[in-house]
Amino acid sequence: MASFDPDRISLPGGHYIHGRLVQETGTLPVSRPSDGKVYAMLPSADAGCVDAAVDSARRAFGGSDWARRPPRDRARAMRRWADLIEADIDYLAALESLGSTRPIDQARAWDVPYTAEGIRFFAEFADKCGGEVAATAHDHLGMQIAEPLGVVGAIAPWNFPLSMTCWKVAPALAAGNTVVLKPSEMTPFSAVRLATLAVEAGVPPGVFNVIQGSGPVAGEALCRHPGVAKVTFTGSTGTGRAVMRACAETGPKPVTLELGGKSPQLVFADVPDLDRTAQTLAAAITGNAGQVCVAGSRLLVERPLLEPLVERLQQCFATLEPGLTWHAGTRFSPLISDAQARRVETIVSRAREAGAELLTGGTRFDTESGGCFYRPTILQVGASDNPAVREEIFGPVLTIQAFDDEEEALGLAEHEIYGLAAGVHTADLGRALRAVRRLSAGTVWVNRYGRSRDYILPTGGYKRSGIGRDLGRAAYEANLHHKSVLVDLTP
Ligand code: TXE
Repeated sequence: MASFDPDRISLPGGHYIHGRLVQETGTLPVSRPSDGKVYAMLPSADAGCVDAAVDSARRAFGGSDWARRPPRDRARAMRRWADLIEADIDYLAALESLGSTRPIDQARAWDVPYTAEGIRFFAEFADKCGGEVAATAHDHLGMQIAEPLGVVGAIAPWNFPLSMTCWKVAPALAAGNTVVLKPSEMTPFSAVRLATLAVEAGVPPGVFNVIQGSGPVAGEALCRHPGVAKVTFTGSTGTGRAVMRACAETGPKPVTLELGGKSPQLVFADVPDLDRTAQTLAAAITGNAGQVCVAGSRLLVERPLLEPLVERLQQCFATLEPGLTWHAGTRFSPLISDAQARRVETIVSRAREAGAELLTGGTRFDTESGGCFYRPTILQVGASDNPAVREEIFGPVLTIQAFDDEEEALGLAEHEIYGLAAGVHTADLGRALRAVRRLSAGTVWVNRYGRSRDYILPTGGYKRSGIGRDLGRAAYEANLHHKSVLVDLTP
């Protein structure tokens, strides 16, 4: 399927609890970012609904065989689930791109297959990480047995609804936990479809539940629920703080937090192919219209490259035209909402008042569609305390600062608040590895930028960009606790 008609997609509305869709009258309007049209009214889970979902997950944890079945059987159900997701690509990709910022081509080429394969990746851990035997005295046997935590509360953002659901839910389920997920109220539907397919694949009802609603009501109630053993969250640093507070006050219970970023890209004058580097840098800030936690939003350039690089970036940006997410061929995404567009505009205008020079962009595209499309923008900035350098913008806005040597570049790269990712572009291996050592970032990409399908590499933040890791073995192990056992073997 290529383009599709957004008015003809049926919505799996409501919550999904214990293997059943729960339809309720909706009060939260849900809009399509491409044209701003309200296309659904979403129910908002109150305390009773959150109770019902957590109770379903608790019953499934204790009463179904999910946590106790042979781990290869758990993995097999997850692999079947991944197969069903791939077979459902027409519907799932349309559902994803209808209400989010993900163009249909990208939803088909990336989000859906990435989600299915991510589920398979985590399923493979199920029978491989059971604990370990400890080095105790010879007349004793010591073990650490890995056990699931119970009910995991998961809260996902709107920028990549399917993949973020996968990051949160797949490791929790593979480890034998059950889950209550709250997707973003702005992109609520594809997660419900995923949960429905899980049950079709043989995952017992109640193992994966979805509740809908606003963050401060439904999300907060989920974090505070005494039946929730752990919370995993992706979103803004401010909301991450609220999640942690709620978990501390009602637990404490463990949290995994993947939060904001302001990731630097260091470009040295020895890069062998400036055209290619420029394309990488442009994609790193315009992909999903910059609404990516690891967006490469701070460009640090060795001074002789400043002009030629800006020129090439402008050429790349000029090829991007706004498009409806349901049209095949759309490459440039809308911003998620008018509120997000106003946030971008406000930071850009404060940045200019503080001395940033606008080199390109700086306004919305003039479109008929009713969606909010912001032009790819470059701000040349002198001082690092400029708002566009300090604050996460979450739009296609790149700041650019020139440096004269490696030491200055590394100094500029250091951010007061964030440390999610960084990029280094150079032909000098020694310099690249020196930078890798010095950069405060959970991920460093060298001579490339952005995610691959290497699920084995964990992702997460230094500083206030987060606590714990998604992806990799680390994400799986964060869904287990270990019981120490010591057996006296003396006759
Ligand atoms: O995020 P929130 P918003 C950043 C980005 C963006 C800004 C605001 O800078 O401009 O955050 O976006 C739920 N208790 N990122 O307001 O609030 C909420 O319902 C529990 C970075 O959308 O962090 C949603 O499901 N949950 C980011 C989720 O938290 C609460 C991705 C994320 O919402 C809650 C998205 C509460 N009190 C935005 N309040 C990334 N790191 O990728 C809200 N939520």
